[in-house]
Amino acid sequence: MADAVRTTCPYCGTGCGLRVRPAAGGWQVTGDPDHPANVGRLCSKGAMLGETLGLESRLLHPVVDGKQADWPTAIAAAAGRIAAAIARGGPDSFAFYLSGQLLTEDYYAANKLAKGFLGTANVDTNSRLCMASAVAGHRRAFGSDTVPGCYEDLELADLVVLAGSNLAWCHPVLFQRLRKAREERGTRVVVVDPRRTDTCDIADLHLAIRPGSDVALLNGLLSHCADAGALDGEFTRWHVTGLDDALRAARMSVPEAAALCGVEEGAVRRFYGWFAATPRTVTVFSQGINQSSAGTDKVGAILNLHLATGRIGRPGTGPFSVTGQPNAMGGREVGGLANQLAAHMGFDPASVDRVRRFWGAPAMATREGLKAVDLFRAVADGRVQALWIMGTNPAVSLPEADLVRRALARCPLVIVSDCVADTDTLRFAHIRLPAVAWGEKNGTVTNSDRTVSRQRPFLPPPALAKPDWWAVASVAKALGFGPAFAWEGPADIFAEHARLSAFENGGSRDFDLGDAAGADYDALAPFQWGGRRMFGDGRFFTADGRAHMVPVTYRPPAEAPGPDFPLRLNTGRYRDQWHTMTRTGLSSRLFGHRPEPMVDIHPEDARGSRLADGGLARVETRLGTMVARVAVTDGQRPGEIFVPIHWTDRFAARAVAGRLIPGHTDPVSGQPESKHVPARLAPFAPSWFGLLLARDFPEPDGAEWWVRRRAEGACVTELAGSGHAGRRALLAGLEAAYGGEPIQVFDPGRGIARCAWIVDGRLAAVLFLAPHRPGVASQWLAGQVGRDLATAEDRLAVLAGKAPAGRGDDGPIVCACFSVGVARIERAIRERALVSVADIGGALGAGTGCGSCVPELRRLLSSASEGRVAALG
Ligand SMILES: Nc1nc2c(c(=O)[nH]1)N[C@H]1C(S)=C(S)[C@@H](COP(=O)(O)OP(=O)(O)OC[C@H]3O[C@@H](n4cnc5c(=O)[nH]c(N)nc54)[C@H](O)[C@@H]3O)O[C@H]1N2
Ligand SMILES: Nc1nc2c(c(=O)[nH]1)N[C@H]1C(S)=C(S)[C@@H](COP(=O)(O)OP(=O)(O)OC[C@H]3O[C@@H](n4cnc5c(=O)[nH]c(N)nc54)[C@H](O)[C@@H]3O)O[C@H]1N2
Ligand code: SF4
Ligand SMILES: [Mo]
Repeated sequence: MADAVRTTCPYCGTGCGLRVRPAAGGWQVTGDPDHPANVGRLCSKGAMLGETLGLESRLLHPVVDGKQADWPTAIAAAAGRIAAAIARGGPDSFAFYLSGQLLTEDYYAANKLAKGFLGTANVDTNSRLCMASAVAGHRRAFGSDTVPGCYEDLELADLVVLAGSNLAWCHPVLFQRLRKAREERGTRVVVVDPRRTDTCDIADLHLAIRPGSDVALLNGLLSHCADAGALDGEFTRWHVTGLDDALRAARMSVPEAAALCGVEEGAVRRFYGWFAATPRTVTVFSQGINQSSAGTDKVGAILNLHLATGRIGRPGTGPFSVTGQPNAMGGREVGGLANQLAAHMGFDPASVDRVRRFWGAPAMATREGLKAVDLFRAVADGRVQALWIMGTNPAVSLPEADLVRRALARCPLVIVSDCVADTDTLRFAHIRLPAVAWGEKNGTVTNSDRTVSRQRPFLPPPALAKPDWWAVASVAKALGFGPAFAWEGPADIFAEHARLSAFENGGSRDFDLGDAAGADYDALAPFQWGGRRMFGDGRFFTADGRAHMVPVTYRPPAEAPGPDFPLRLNTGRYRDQWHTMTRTGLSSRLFGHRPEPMVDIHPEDARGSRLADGGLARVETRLGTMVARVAVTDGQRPGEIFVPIHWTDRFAARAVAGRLIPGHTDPVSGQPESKHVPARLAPFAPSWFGLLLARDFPEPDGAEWWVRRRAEGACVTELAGSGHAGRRALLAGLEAAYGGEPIQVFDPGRGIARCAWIVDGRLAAVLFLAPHRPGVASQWLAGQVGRDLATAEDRLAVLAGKAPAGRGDDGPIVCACFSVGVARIERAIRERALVSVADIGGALGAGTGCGSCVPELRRLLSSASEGRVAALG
């Protein structure tokens, strides 16, 4: 067998090591047993990477003003137009908008070009929507953007608090590690999240707090720790300043905290008691903390607790910001944020001068640039005239996404570097640059616990796709900065970055890769900069060497629900989709779990809004509307709803969550408040519904609403609309796409139509129309698309939408690794009397792959046993 290529997963900031080998007709991806992040484990997204390597959706050539071009033409156009914009409006009329999915080397190149050679610090990134509050909190408390601990601390802790983190879905391998540690040593787990997520599967206590109330909960906890004698006086005396002021600001009784958070006093007391009594505590936090107009203070409240109790820098302790993207950390290290310079330096005159000398920079930026939300507002009002977007999809993922789209539409120069050919953002690009994708990319990434790993290529770059650093360096050369961008490959860039981190450092800055500067890049094994744990010696990177506790007080979210918008809209992620679905949207198996956007809603609110489970609803805020399928669940608090962030205009009509979110930001970090928007719900009641299964995704002409997904064997579109004209337009469009009249069955009395297009004997498309959602065996039908329908019987079965006996549908996929659906699991539990996850694994394989579905399997087991108890009673 060929040697495996060792590389790193392109999804979440867990940063799992992978081994990739050629396998029958494709690539086999397995967890790398030698990588410290995952030690061989994988989650469903990592395991399915082999399914996402096709070239069908890729951008393979540069495109300039709508015309395919070669690289010299594209580079000359980009450089010439950037230079013209700067000549007209000065350096700050240019901006980069980058991404935590770029490699460190790509990021370094873009940052150097803008801040050292073009003279602007307008270099911001989607990390502004993601990690900015954690960065600001760390810098305020520690004097540096440092995550002090390592993953092993989750396994060594006796109490793990998961605050605003859905670890089970978003960092599944860390979740697996924590679950195992809990089974082995009884770790206590507390989840702080307004929703009951799958993460609560391992929780001893779930505090379903009112959205945005974290500071109240944590300040109450700090007060309690002070009263209970749980502060570490020795540590704070020598290593911390600001304790008294922070404590004064935090003063809050248990009943006050419980009332502000909207949870039972007893539960709050239990949490406080456990925390005060458990020296080995880790607090993991993520977007429930960061994405808030009080994000930096929420982070501050967490850091205050760990500093006051001395729970930092030692095994099994620490505040732990888990990063979202695979290289969010690398981006921070190179300084890819508008308020940082490079290598964890800021815009103080000494740092500006140091970096100027190191780069030999002719036009050093001397002050901070525009942060993401402000940057796009500056594009909208014409202050920024030339924008280069790389590795991110802001038309979808930024708040006020419609304003972002208007800004892009009026900007004189939009350059977009992406690996795929069509995204909501690319549609606004004057110049499109094809980037190499995972599997072809070559460079380094840094994960949540400061482990630097290599992403190595195992595929050649297709057609004209090139590395992002190469595109930046080529434009820099065309602008006349050749000598400073003369790298031959990513190894040269990494070495330069490592040297800069060590340049005039001498222990004054946390980030120092000096030892790696001369390393063998190709053979570079994963390593943690700063060592396993930082701050163990009580020395911090502030001017006085002490950590700073900052007084923080509770402030509610920027907007409160009122009579017009009585609900609170929360947004976030699904287990098997990644962001705007440009990669995960290629895998049919990853659509199995949640095939379309849903709005999760409490039963009381569903009744109040006249919404039924499985129906469609219109979700409205003062900025915009989306349509989603109603999922009634008591996992939501009454008055609060949740929608996913993944669907774009490419995958659905009216499902872009970003269009609903106002651009309120945290005053320190500039991070937008993406999770707390006043909203209302109304039924969406079209007069007809359709289900279309086809060999591709045709234009859904005539439909008012539609959503697409890939299934095993076919592309599936659900549609809906009102009136005859829409239905006629839909049929006309399909007739044009699939060549003429279908074989069809009409029942005008019941409003039902079924049409199948057979091309060369094979089923090209089949459409079901009805006044309700067509109830047909869609999984089985998907398997019929592309098949030879030789007999009249075959054709009739397809038009009937029914599988032959014994070949029924599995229902929504629970286990993505083995494609096991909910119906099959429920049947097996019932018929074979299965009682444990292990039983299900033995019978069906489900849950024995990556383990991401274990929480759901347990839920199915417990609802089956409730069913049995009810039947007995
Ligand atoms: N499957 C999957 N995994 C991913 C990603 C993905 O797209 N898909 N994206 C990656 C990225 S970039 C990121 S940043 C991470 C994000 O990882 P997470 O932060 O874990 O994910 P989210 O779903 O955004 O939000 C987490 C939780 O915050 C809760 N929350 C909302 N408001 C509050 C509040 O006021 N207080 C508290 N305590 N909680 C609140 C939400 O209910 C939600 O369950 O995931 C990474 N991993
Ligand atoms: N309402 C709401 N909005 C949110 C969030 C939320 O929780 N709620 N979460 C926010 C967070 S935390 C994040 S991180 C963002 C994510 O949002 P985005 O960054 O906009 O989402 P992605 O789909 O990851 O976009 C990445 C794009 O880069 C391309 N790409 C991937 N790799 C490369 C590469 O190496 N080079 C180039 N040139 N292109 C590449 C992909 O094809 C894709 O088009 O969304 C944010 N928006
Ligand atoms: S947990 Fe899953 S998505 Fe995250 S890095 Fe590991 S395999 Fe990739
Ligand atoms: Mo993120």
